[in-house]
Amino acid sequence: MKMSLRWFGEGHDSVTLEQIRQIPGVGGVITTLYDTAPGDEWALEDIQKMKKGVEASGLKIYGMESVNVSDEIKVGHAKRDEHIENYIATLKKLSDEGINMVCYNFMPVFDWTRSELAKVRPDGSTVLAYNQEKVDAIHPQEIFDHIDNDSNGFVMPGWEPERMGKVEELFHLYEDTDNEKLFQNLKYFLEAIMPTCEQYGVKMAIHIDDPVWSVYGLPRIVKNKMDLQRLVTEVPSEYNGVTLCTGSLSSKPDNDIPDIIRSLKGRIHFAHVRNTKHTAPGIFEESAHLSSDGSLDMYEIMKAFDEIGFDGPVRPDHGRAIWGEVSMPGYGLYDRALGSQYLLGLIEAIKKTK
Ligand code: DNO
Repeated sequence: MKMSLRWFGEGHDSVTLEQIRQIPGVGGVITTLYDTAPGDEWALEDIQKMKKGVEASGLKIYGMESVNVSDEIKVGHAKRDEHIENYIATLKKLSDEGINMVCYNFMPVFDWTRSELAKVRPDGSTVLAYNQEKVDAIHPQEIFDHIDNDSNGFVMPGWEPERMGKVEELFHLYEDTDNEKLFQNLKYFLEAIMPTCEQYGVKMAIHIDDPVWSVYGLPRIVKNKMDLQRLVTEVPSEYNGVTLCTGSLSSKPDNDIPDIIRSLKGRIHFAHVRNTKHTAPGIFEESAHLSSDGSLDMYEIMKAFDEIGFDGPVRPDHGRAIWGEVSMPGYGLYDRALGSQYLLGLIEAIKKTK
């Protein structure tokens, strides 16, 4: 496994590449080009500039998170083929620059959803949290406003201001799209890009829905073992793979994460590893990575990754805000650095006790 940290790029992140470089065992970053709209083709010069900056600090780009898929592709709009052509052109350029893993999601309207970005835990740290009752009690537009107000001045991925202005329009766009239609649109997209992925060696890694149930009645198709098996079976190319996000899967405790990992041997191309603490169905908060701080057994999870021979990039996912750090919620340096060391410790112990 290649340990990495997510980095949003110069001007979009409170954490610097120099800081990341000093975390033992972290050899690369997962990044993106923030100023590109889903559906547009990425400019080669921008990719090269990003790559040059990262490599100058002694790190590598292990993958892109995300190359976002447009709503037009997700709903099967008349413009989808044009957007898919642009997506393919972007994949080719990334591969030419040696970037061969792309994370994306197929969630409608919202990317991940949380009701709070700074819930205070008993130790005084703050974390992202979800409470279904709170979400049900507010209009989707208010969630956008909430996230905008509480994000410490950073633009949260998936909650870009240009989307905030058109919540009603976006909901309207998805009116006729149910789970099956969304799945067929995902399949159409994947079948269109797979020949390029195979030719250029680009591994696609779909992110798990977060949380893994329908929010505001919108369709959801990447929620559990059954959905994942259908996805990898119906588009069997090994380049059609998964971002195994333990935190997202854990939003529903009946998702047996080690079992899901084992069932996806060869098809996990990227791992997001974090822990969550459950209080009741539909209510959870993010915790420190350590097993005893949350509800997941991180040892069993890392063991499952090891067993299937997963050797792709892994990143400690969201961290708590600790030690007075002010950053994009979930993406400070301190707790993610702690998380990376804990996960590397588990990996070393698992390998040495085999
Ligand atoms: C949240 C992230 C997601 C993820 C996208 C992938 O922190 O895990 O925003 O990057 O869903 O497209």
